[in-house]
Amino acid sequence: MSERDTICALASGQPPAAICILRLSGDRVWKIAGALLECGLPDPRHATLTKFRDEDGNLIDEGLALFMPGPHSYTGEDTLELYLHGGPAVIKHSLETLTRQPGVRLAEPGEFTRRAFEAGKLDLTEAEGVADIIEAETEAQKAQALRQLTGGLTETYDRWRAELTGVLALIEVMVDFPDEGDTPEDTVQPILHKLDRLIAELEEALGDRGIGEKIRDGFRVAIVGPPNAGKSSLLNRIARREAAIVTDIAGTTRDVVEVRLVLGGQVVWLADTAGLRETSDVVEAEGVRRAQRAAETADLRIHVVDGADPEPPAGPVLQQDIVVFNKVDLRPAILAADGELPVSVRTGEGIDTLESWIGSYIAERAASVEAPVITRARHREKLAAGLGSLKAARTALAENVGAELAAEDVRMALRQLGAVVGAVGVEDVLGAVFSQFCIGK
Ligand SMILES: Nc1nc2c(ncn2[C@@H]2O[C@H](COP(=O)(O)OP(=O)(O)O)[C@@H](O)[C@H]2O)c(=O)[nH]1
Ligand SMILES: [Mg+2]
Repeated sequence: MSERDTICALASGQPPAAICILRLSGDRVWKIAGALLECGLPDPRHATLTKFRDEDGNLIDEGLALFMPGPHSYTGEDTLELYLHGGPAVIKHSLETLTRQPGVRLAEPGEFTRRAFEAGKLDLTEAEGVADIIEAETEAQKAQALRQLTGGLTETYDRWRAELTGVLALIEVMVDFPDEGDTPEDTVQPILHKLDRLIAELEEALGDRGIGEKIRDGFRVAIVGPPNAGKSSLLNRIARREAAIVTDIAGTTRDVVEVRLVLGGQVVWLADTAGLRETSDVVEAEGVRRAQRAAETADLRIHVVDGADPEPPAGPVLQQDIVVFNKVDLRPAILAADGELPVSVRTGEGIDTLESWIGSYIAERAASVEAPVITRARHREKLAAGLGSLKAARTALAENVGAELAAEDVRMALRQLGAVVGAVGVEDVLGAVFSQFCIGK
């Protein structure tokens, strides 16, 4: 599979559709256009109505062709887009014809964007933004992806890297010309000052409570409480489907059942959990362990109290964010304690209020960090490593252990920040990032 293959793919969604878009990129685009389009190679950037035929002259379809010569194209290569009727037969005939041409093959997932990255049109965070905007379901995800694909993260990482390069130059001067007149304090202090500022900025970025990742991947809400309180029923009610098994037998739920919803404008994973109680059943005990873990990692916990139980079990206490007093169809809501939201999962009473409480809570959390710099675990990992290296550099300088060591640490930090934007080409990172794309992008 050589880099110089010309690649083609369906860039639009699944057929049938009014129109489909086929995309080609590579050196052979002009040859293919010449051979298969009645108009030949279209004028650059002019939509041209033309007939598209296979190599035997059979008509495939009639549609628009758009030629974007490299380097002024998405991939930086010659690119051709064909707008045809979006039926399965048209698409099949087109792709079979194109891939029969010598040097042409189907694109791999994300390969157009990977070529754009390799041509220097995008850095890695911008490429990730492209993948994210295609997947975006909420307005918040779209806004975050758009900010990223238009260089919102690039700007920050480039600034950090430029400042670090400056710091490195200062340290290297110390290494090359030690003790030339200035006292160590004169030279070291300004460097420490710059390092401290950078360390503070990285710490602030890392202290974002994962909001960028949560906007992208979803916030976690766990329903917890004693057996039979109505947790599974509540999940089903909010999900508007029978996702979890409901019975009047305590200990029915043994695993964490999750449903994906949009609440408060954010993607939310709502998890039903096994009722927390002492049990000798090994499966249920594992369920309880998982329930506890889900509750610990959740952004919000909905604690369900069984309103029908005159003496709700004390049970293991968890941090409770929202407490609902369920089954008010059986018992008067007045019995709910202060701060408990009276609901009846059976009749639906109070459920709208609960949903809006969850929505507001999540919306507020999402808005608590403006423009997060980290939107994926990958960024967090590299940034944390970069911060570690900067701290090591600071210690080496402050304790006068050696400027060479400090310089090496700063170089390490530069590599770690560079990996986020893909400036240091780590092949496995690229493979992992682009394989998550859809084909045709
Ligand atoms: N009357 C009444 N029964 C409910 C209500 N919510 C749940 N139940 C019943 O309580 C029992 C236990 O419900 P389930 O959702 O399995 O509880 P879980 O063990 O907490 O998951 C089932 O028989 C439900 O039908 C409610 O609001 N009112
Ligand atoms: Mg249950």
